[in-house]
Amino acid sequence: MKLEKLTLKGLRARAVVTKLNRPIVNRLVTIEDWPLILIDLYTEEGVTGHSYLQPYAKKAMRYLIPALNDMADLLQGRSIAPFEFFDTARTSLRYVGYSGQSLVAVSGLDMAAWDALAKAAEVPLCVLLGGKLGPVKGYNSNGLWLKTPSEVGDEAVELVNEGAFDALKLRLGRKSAAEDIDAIESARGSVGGAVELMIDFSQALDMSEALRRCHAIDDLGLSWIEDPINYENLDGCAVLTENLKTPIQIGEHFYGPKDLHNAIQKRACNFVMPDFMRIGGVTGWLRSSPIAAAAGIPMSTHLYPEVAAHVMRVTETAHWLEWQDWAESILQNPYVVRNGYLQIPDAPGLGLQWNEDFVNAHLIDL
Ligand code: SMN
Ligand code: MG
Repeated sequence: MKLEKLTLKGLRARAVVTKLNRPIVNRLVTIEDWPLILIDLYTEEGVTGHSYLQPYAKKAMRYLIPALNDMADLLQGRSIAPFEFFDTARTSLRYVGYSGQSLVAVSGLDMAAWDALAKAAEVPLCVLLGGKLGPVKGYNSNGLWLKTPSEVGDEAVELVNEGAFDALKLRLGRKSAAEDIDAIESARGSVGGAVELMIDFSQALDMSEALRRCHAIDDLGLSWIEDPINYENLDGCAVLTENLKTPIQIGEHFYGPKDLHNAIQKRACNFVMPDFMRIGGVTGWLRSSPIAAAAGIPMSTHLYPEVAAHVMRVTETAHWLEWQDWAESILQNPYVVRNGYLQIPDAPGLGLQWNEDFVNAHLIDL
């Protein structure tokens, strides 16, 4: 099929809420119900692009779905060209604001547009992007929320066994640093020294606490310390980056490539890990990864493992893919993990197919 003949016909966005197998419990939030927006991007030629968004808060779906529909109305009848769609959709919301929920909606549209284009080309997305099919190294981020140290030890073994992973992420931010250190030692004791441990404070700390707590864990052989403080405090992140031996990881709240550029300019981190719904989907990633590469910064992914796997195949400083199964229930063929590597299916586009029985049983009215 000729790609330039692919024409946008319309969009359907459905709201679903699922239960997380292991609820998210950090110092800032507890999330048991996981909202998902399923996006179908229809073309005149019969190819349908699929993507999903995970907006954390159920109520966010009430403004994201109308925004997605508005963007589809705006672009209806145009050839599917993700970079052009991205700029047009984003510009249409300039006076609403480029960041925040505007960019989340643009990201959802963008991922579906790339899927449609790769499907029309009859190749996996990573191949359309100029890469090759292959496995992608991931760490298991499914759990290890703020539980007791002995629960953390047991769960760490379960998580390694979910895909023969050799890296896990633990969440910290308990009442005392001693309790956090007990949790790290419990995980280390149960999975051994060969498994890498990343930790995530989920922005729980103020600057004085962050300085104390990060120094207290600086000699524990951790692979990175993620989001110790509020994501907006890049100056504070720069102080921590300067003063700690363990790499500082930030980025799940970068809204677009300029945020990533700004953080790198400010030396606010050693590593970056954009989230696909905030960085701007595949287009936002493709515009961000050369910036990270030029600065020599390793780049990891946040959520959306299926999209992440494809772009990591063409990312110069590809580091770790964050793996979760949080959206698996809506998929007919979830990606498989083998020996800690996510396997990209040899299927057109992202290879996503909805599990319609599950989806229909979990649709909600907004
Ligand atoms: C996280 C992800 C999704 C919701 C809450 C917290 C966490 C991570 O920061 O990096 O996995
Ligand atoms: Mg995080």
